Amino acid sequence: MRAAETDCRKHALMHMNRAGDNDTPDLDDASQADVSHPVKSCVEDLAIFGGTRLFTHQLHVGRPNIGDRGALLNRIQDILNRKWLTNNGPYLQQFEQHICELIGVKHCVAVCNATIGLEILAKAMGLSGEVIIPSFTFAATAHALRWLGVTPVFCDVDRATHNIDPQQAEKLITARTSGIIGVHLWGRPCNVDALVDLAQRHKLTILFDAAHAFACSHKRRMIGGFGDAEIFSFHATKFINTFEGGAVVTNKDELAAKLCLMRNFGFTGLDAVACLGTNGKMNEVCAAMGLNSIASLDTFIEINRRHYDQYRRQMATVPGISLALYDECERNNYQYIVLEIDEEKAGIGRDALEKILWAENVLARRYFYPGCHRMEPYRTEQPSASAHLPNTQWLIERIICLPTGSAVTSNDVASICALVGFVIKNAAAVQEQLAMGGFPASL
Ligand code: T4K
Repeated sequence: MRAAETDCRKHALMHMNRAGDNDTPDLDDASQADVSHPVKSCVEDLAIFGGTRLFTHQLHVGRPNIGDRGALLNRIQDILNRKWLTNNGPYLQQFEQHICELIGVKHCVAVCNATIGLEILAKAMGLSGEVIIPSFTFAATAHALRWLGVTPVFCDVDRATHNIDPQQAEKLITARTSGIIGVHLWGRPCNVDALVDLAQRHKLTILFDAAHAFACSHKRRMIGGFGDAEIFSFHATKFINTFEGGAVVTNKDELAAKLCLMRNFGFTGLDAVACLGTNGKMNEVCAAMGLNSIASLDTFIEINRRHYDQYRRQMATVPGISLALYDECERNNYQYIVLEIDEEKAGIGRDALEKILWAENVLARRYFYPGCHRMEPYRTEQPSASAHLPNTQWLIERIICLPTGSAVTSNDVASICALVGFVIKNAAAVQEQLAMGGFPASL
């Protein structure tokens, strides 16, 4: 969705000092935001052709946010003193409570990671046969199903929103279909209403993989309360992290009770097991990190937003580049900076640009290349899936994600934008050099 600028946008840039990579980072002074950097004076200066790297250190797409290190260490001391390390400890309960309040949902079942959370959820909902999911997602969405012996049926996405296409999803429903999982890719909500309606009409389970969408809203309601249940990821690379972790959120009492049992081997008492279960528990240190992250949530979002705004401004005039926009009428976490490269207009393709960026220590990512349908075991099991996934195929050749988060400064963003601008401005000469020398084998 290319969201238009609206009056809803209330953006207050905070003027704070810069801090190190490891502690709660403050925001750069706004005046530095669009500093024009002398990046390269000629094509030969590009690191891919032997020039000096633009950055001496590697810039990752999703370097972890740490938050208040002192507060975290105090909590860890507390855990050690109490000698209660896992199994529904006090920090876990606080963390779950905080999420329920933030999201406005009845139940939160925190788990050791979102993938296991998806597996437990799929099992608890009794998913079987086939489940429709987008192919344009992280492998975990498909793997969690296939791990349980359920076949993921890959659906195409909308080119503008990057999210699952409900019309095609309906065409993929068969007698074996038991559910649909929508993914809120990049934190931008998928077409929730159409998917819920579709699921209701066909009596299917409807779940949402909200791994990217913590603290985001849809139609002014927080993501987490839609469908039968939704799942968040708190992996280290997510803007709110618990080192590793995730949570299933739902308004359904019975489902929540089942999920709690299933994440703890099905135990209902010391010697009593009521159902099949696994070990999906989140430990106390992870929960403490989660509480720490949530305490800095506004700061982290502000940093992401500030980078997003800067990328948007500075990339606006670069031909062939479009930034995936967030709907300013909603709450967003702005944790992904997603560019679409139009090779014809940019004069250079996404893959060549990626290699040029990596040579400069900008570790841009081709999320979610090559699409789940082209990964094993699906490539072998469903060899003709590509035929009905034209938009997925189109997007996976064009998308690249750029560094953001608290480990990146506005000067870094300015340099990355200037670098991309330089490469595209000199695309013909860059292509010529590439054709002469090819890429160094190390890249
Ligand atoms: N559904 C969706 C739609 C998802 O995107 C994901 C996960 C899931 C489900 C499953 O959630 P979890 O089971 O993971 O909770 C990352 C994450 O590993 C993965 O969680 C995430 N999606 C995906 C979008 O991104 P990669 O391929 O980027 O690689 P990774 O994790 O090695 O790290 C990315 C960069 O961050 C690295 O280049 C280095 C840096 N890094 C990483 C770690 C772990 C650090 O600086 N520090 C760190 O501790 O997968």
